[in-house]
Amino acid sequence: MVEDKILALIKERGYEYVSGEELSKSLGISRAGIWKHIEKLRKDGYDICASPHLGYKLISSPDILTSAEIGWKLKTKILGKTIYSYRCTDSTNTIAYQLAEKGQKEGTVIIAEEQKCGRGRLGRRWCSPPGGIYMSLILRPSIEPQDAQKLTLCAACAVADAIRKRCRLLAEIKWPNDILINKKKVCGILTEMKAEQDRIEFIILGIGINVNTSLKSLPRGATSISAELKQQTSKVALTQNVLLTLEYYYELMHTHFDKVIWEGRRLSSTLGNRVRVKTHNSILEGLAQDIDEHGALILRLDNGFRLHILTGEIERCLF
Ligand code: BT5
Repeated sequence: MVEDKILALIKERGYEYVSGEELSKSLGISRAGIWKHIEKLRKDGYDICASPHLGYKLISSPDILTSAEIGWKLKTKILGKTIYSYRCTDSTNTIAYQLAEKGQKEGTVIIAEEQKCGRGRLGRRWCSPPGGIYMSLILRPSIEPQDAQKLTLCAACAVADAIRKRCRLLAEIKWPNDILINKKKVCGILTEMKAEQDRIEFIILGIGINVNTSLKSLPRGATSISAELKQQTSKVALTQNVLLTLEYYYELMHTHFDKVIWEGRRLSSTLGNRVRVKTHNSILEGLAQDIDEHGALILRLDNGFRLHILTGEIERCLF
């Protein structure tokens, strides 16, 4: 897009002006054309100073989840090298799945400011009002289908880590796919997969984070980063941070998954507690003891048996 190219050129220059003539020559469009695109950028929230003699200078950028903003100085190698961004869409996971089926490459990010039909697990709804980050990644990991749960752990570690470092809030992983702050849900992760018997074709990793989201528009038991911090936080910077941290865990998953497990233990609010786990066909109670080499929860029952549970709903027992 021409606007993205203009932005790249004026961002590159920092606090100096770029002349209209230079922009016009670099992009092969008239100076009047450049002006029209600058006006469009201003409407999108960019504060651009225009001087008849000096040209254009960027004063500030809006906190919008566009490819130009997220991609600017993003230091990842694979994740987010291609970004599809939407103001509002049905579900980023649905778009990602369709693109992956058409062969879209690994690391592609689909991101939205708002979703109309955000999805949770088992057909549940993910409430996606403005203020949050709703993104899905296309991944093609070289792991067995039964190890897909490893990806959920990587994503959970990445989000919890990024929130801790960027926002200085004690984010914790509630196994398998929730991130909590002060026991309230701030993020949910949805991992969907297309696989043959022994080979994963792709995994769609969907991440929803309540960032500058008003509590009024969220369900009970949810929180947002701004509600906890009592101030707004940059969605663009947090997205970049999550992508960079996720890439770190994703690479680690292929070579040293034991290290991801260590991080999972460190960031967990589940392990060491007595829990009730609802799986698709039973409800079990016991001690959440550890995470195994597939990313499954090890539950120690009262009779001493250890069960390895790949996915389920956790509830903490108070006695
Ligand atoms: C999840 O499901 O937590 C996975 C959520 C994944 C959302 C992302 S956003 C980007 C991508 N595109 C999508 O369409 N989805 C993914 P689950 O564990 O089933 O939890 C769902 C439950 O969380 C709901 O039944 C509510 O109780 C609660 N919930 C819904 N919206 C919430 C929100 N915004 N914040 C906190 N809790 C919420």
